[in-house]
Amino acid sequence: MSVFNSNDEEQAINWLETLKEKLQVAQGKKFTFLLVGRTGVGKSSTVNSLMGKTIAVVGDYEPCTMDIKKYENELNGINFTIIDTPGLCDDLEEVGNDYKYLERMRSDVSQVDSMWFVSRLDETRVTNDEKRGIKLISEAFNSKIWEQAVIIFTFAGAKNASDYPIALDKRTELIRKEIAKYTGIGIANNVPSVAVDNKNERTPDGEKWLGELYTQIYARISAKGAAPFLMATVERVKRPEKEREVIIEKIYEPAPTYTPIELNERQTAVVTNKTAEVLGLASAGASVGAVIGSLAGPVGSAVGGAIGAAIGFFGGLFRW
Ligand SMILES: Nc1nc2c(ncn2[C@@H]2O[C@H](COP(=O)(O)OP(=O)(O)OP(=O)(O)O)[C@@H](O)[C@H]2O)c(=O)[nH]1
Ligand SMILES: [Mg+2]
Repeated sequence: MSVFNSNDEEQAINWLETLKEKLQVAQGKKFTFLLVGRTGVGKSSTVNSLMGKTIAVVGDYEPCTMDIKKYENELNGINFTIIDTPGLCDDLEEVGNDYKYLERMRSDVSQVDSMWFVSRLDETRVTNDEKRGIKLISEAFNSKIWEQAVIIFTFAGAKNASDYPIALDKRTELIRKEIAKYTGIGIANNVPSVAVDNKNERTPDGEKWLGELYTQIYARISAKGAAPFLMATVERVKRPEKEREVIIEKIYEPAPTYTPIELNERQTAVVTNKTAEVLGLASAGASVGAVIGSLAGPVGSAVGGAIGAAIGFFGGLFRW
């Protein structure tokens, strides 16, 4: 460690100490996902893919009434809640209960950090039930909830490589148009979309989709939910190979049963900027940044747990 200028080293240690304190505060917080979409579109499967394990989102309910289901979960010491909305986007016999549903939604759901509007990519239009779901969500909450939203298209593998980009654009446009009825086009056109296939590692364009799903969700998650979400998942996140430092690789090599979340350069930049923003981290100059980069691994491993992993990951981004 003596190879560094001692003043740089002191600043780096302070920076990492601040990061640790902010993460400790965030560890006591939780985050909430709200799932919206028709029965069988792959909501539960997508949660499992993102979180890397089977998460409680499967109930024995019959989708014959509109309901709100809350599932409490824990990952890496972080508590989080998945709120499922069975029936909300389904064409049910028994309609007309929208008012009661809205009331329940408003009283039962106090916080949403990330909202997922899930639809199959191989459908061609926005169905009436989806339209109703979009309307009810917009009415139950402030239309600002769409600022935390991501449109997730599942079953991407059902499209062939040439139809895929057109389908993705077209379906995104149609859903945004529907959202815009309640939010105006400003908010609606900013809702990102991402295509996934829970039975395939890659989308038809040949890209691995998990890193993009992670990045979009993280980019949109509320400021309050971001750090807990990062800590719950960071052990699976991998930056581009050539940037990784040997020391971090050794300490944080995830267990082989994990599906890694591989980020490319652009996705890494999005994750870095969002983290700096939500944690209010000051940017460090190049020489201090270099020390942060090399100390993050050892400091993170000394701290251990979800906080240590987040320090190792995030501190390790400062290497230039
Ligand atoms: N090929 C393919 N199958 C999928 C995909 N996502 C989910 N499935 C399958 O579709 C079925 C329904 O998936 P779920 O994840 O249970 O869907 P859901 O939206 O949670 O359904 P409900 O909770 O019943 O409303 C399961 O058999 C999944 O294995 C996908 O992206 N591609
Ligand atoms: Mg489900």
